[in-house]
Order: sequence, then C-alpha cells, then structure tokens
Amino acid sequence: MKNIITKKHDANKLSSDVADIMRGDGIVSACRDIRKNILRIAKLSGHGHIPTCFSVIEILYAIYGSIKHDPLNVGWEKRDIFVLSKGHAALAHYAVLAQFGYFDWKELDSFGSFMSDFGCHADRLKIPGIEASTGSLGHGIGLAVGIALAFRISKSERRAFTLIGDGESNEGSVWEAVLVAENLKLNNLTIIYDNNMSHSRGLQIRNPSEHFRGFGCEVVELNGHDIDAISTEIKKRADTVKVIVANTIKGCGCRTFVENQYEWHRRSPDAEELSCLLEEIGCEDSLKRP
Ligand SMILES: Cc1ncc(C[n+]2csc(CCOP(=O)(O)OP(=O)(O)O)c2C)c(N)n1
Ligand SMILES: [Mg+2]
Repeated sequence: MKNIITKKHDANKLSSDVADIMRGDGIVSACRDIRKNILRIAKLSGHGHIPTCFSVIEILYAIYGSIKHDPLNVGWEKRDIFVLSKGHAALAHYAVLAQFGYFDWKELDSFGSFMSDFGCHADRLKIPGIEASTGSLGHGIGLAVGIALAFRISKSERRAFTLIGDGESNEGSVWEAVLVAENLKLNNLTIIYDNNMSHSRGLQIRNPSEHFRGFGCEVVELNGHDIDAISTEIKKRADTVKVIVANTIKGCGCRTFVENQYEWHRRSPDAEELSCLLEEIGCEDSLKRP
C-alpha cells in the first residue's frame, strides 16, 4: 500500500458535513455516483484535479437543479448562464452535466486524451452546456459580469451565475469584476465562492464574506455541501450582486484527499489507490456507470 493513502474510510471519524452527504438516497446517492465516476475517469485518463472537483459537487448539483436550463435545448434563448470560473474543476462540471442529461456518461471516458473534446479545461465550442471556456483563473467571473450586464441591457429576465475559488481570488481581476458588478448593481448576478481554504500555494483570504460586503454585495454564508441550502439561495434574488460564500471541504468525501490535499491537487489514482478511494466514498462494490 502506498503511503499516500492514509487509512480506510471510517464514517465516525469524518466531519459531520462529510458523513451526512454520504448517507441517504436520491440526491445524495447521485452525488456519490458523480464522485465515483470522477474517480473512475481520473484513473482512466491520468488527469483530474479530484479534490478540486469533490469540493464543488453539491454546489454544481444545486446550480443545475435550480437555474433555468434545458439539456434537450441547449441554446434555449431564455436559459440562465453558468460560468465555471475555477475552470480546473472541469471534470466535475462535465460529470454534473452528464448527470443532468447533457450527454451520455460514456462520452466522458475520453476525458483528457489526445484530440478529445473533453479537455482538462472545458471548451464551450465543443461541449453542450459549457457556456464559457475557462481555466485561466480570474477570467470567468469577468465574463459572467459581462453576461449579466448584457442581460440587463437587453431587458432580459435571464440571470448569470459563476463559481470562483478562494485561490483564484488571489487574482486582482476577481475583485475588479466584483467592483464593476456592484457599481452597476447587477442584481441578476450571483457569485458562488468556494471557500475550501486551499491557500497552500496562495495567499489566504480571511473572512471572505466581509470582503464582499465591503464591496457592497449582498452576502450569505452557508455549508457548501448542503444542496437544499444552496438551492434556496440560488433561487433568491438580491437587490444588488449576490455572493454565496460556500464553506466546503477540498476533497470532500475522501479522507485521503482531505488529509493530503496538496499532494493530490493534480494527481490521479493508480488501481490500488482507486479501490481505496472508492471504499472511502462507499462505492467499493462497482465501477459501472450510473
Ligand atoms: C491565471 C492562472 N494562474 C495559475 C493557475 C494555476 N492553478 C491552477 S489551480 C490553482 C489553484 C486554485 O485554487 P482555488 O481557486 O482555490 O481552487 P481549488 O483547487 O481549491 O478548488 C492554480 C494556481 C491558473 N490555472 N491560472
Ligand atoms: Mg480553493
């Protein structure tokens, strides 16, 4: 056993947030299946950013369960727009889009391979449901601000949503975008801030809620693994820019990732590690697609 795997899954020792999402049926089991498939595809491809992805599964699930969109009519002119600003979570985004019926799971098996449409960062011209090509941190939020402004100018009821990272928010362009959005009082823009405290390679942003409030945004802070809480806030509009500070666990669901966050940022598991990780999320029995 490689020492990168720490110990076997012990639900009693996990934080209550982690343990809660691993119990129950319905949405909870859908999120477990999404995690299972991300692990499977990361192993297949040799790529992944798995902890980054596991941090935002419930957020992405809540977004696609709440915004206006239609997987059978991807160009629907009344749809809301979501931009994944922390673009290295592309595999999580693809997985949630597959879960919501944008494409078949089996298409994702080519993720990260030569000439695949499913790149490690998503391309909006290649994948249905991807509205912006992202991956260079600090840019997606600016696109979302522009999209929200365009909706206002065209007197549209459509809304724009974006998901940004705490490490990403070391980029000054994030705060420039917030400044512009709040000055324009873009009440059709919701920013979700993935507060997974991943400051090992960046500067820590202490108390992000206060930062956003300082800019004049309307801020709500919640558990980023609580789908109901996120969905409720996604649906509610504010008078100005709305920011949801989502407190998350980077690698949520796998103790190994939580404890070895930095080492796992980009690596993919080998066969032995994969079976340990599947066991940690409670899916040791099967690698079949949902
Ligand atoms: C402009 C830019 N600089 C650096 C990188 C390299 N990079 C990829 S992920 C990452 C850390 C991002 O942290 P965070 O936004 O908190 O995402 P997390 O992995 O925690 O989900 C960095 C610096 C990048 N993709 N883009
Ligand atoms: Mg982070």
